[in-house]
Amino acid sequence: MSESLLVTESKAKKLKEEAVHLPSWDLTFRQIWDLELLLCGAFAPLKGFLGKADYTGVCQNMRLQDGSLWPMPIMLDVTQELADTLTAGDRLALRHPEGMVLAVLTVSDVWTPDKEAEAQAVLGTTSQEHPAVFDLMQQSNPVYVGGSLEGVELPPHHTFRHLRHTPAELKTEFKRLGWQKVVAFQTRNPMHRAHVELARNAASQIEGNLLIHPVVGLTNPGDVDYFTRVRCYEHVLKHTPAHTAMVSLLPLAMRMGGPREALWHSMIRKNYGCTHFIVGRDHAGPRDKSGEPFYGPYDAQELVKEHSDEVGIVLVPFEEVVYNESKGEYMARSAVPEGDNILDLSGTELRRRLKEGSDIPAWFSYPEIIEELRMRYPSRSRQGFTLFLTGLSGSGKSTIANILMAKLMEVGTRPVTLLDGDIVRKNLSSELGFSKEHRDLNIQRIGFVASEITKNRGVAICAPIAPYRAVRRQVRELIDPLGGFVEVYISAPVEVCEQRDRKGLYAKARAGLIKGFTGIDDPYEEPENAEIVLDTTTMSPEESAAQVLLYLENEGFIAPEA
Ligand code: PPS
Repeated sequence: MSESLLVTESKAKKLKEEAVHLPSWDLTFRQIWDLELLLCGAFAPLKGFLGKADYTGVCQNMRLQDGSLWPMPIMLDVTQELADTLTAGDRLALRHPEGMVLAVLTVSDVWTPDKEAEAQAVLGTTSQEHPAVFDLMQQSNPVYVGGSLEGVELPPHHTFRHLRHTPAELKTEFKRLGWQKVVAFQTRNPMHRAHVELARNAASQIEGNLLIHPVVGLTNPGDVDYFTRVRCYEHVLKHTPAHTAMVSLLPLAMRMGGPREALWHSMIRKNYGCTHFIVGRDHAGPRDKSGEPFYGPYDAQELVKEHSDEVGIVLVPFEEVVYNESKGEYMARSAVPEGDNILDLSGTELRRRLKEGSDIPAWFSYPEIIEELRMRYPSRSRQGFTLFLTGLSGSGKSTIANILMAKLMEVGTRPVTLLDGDIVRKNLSSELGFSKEHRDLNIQRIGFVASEITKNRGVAICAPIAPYRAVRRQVRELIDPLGGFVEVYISAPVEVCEQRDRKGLYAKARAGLIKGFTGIDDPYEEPENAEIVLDTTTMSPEESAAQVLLYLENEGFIAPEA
């Protein structure tokens, strides 16, 4: 039986006509991924975005109101403005950002959640170093709207269409292939030899077939983009025996929620027709700034195992697989005989080697995959980067930014764009004021432009005040995967900036002629993780710029041969 929430074609036509007269919500990126999996039945038994009672049950004990298991809140978060117009029984058109109606929601509840309590219950932490906590606290909207869905159409995809299947399509495909036992391998990384070894072992252990089921929705910030990854998975298929494995893309927005996430993943795989599910070490487990994991390495396996009968999918637990150099083969770490030599290459080391263009050994990965990664991660001297200068008005940002622009143009290897605070406010953000909302929007715009420049291998020098930490982090996460991101804190105490007062703005702020002036009656949150801190009370602008150039050279962004 299909669990799809999509209506018939004629009903869809009627819903589109009805939607013309309904209030509308433009779905956020996360919501589009969630909606797709709701509509296609991958989130069965859910029939829509969670209502309040289901939400409370899911947070507290992973149960919906009717007692069925569900570990992850799937929420439609909206603005207060829209929420104020909605009550139970109303109908709301849910639109793709390009304008198409994807579904109509019949509202059951509208409420303001306690997000901190949600984070603690679901993710086991309120630390905003956890990506999903950060998203929940800083990026998602304040009010939840629950209700059932009638699906008009699935969000469109233009990439890798030959690798996309709904649960019903995948089940049909398994039948067509005669696959009775199928073990799913969840991944958000390119697959190297250890992963392939692990997945193939799992398939042969159950005497079944392998589904490589990578997530191509949202994954952990900083992960390899899915275009590159999917090309890698296609290469991997050539290294598995013919007709034994396939790849299908899963448009899921991950929460990196460790054990609950793993259980959720197993339920999704069951809905796609898999009989077995591999859970290895640290499944969907993020780390904090100091590299400490948020969850125990095998917590996820335990939770999946506890519920596997109820879910109806068999857990295939796997411990870490390592390369035994003495034997010339991969094996479980615990199976390595004493005295044998283990070879290991951490993610950090791999990134370092890619960055420097140095050797990546054949025991670690397949040549085609290494080539894909080298294409995606050219050495730093060929990448674009953003210099993001932040600091109080009068701290010296613009002067240093201008010197840097001149020097980098002299180097001449990349086009350079200066996005100075004052200048941006005359064009890109000319209609914005200085409320927190407008300042954040201003920085998001600067971040967007800088991300495009960085992606296209240029240099963006940004020099806004950017007083808020959270939006600076958003910009970092946007740009990081596309090239270099270097945060430079231009540090000078407000008293010194006030004394300099080149534009006379501090005097005006003191006289009450400008309200909400940063450092006087508006906050500035100092950076905690800036790559460079420049104290402009002790260094001249030229010395400060020289420090930045040295950093760029040390990190390989400007190199002699570039
Ligand atoms: S923000 O907070 O990042 O959006 O600010 P930014 O776009 O960099 O704009 C800062 C410039 O605008 C002038 N200005 C003010 N700054 C701070 N607070 C208030 N209320 C304000 N009103 C006007 C000021 O000249 C800033 O330029 P810089 O180069 O920082 O001195």
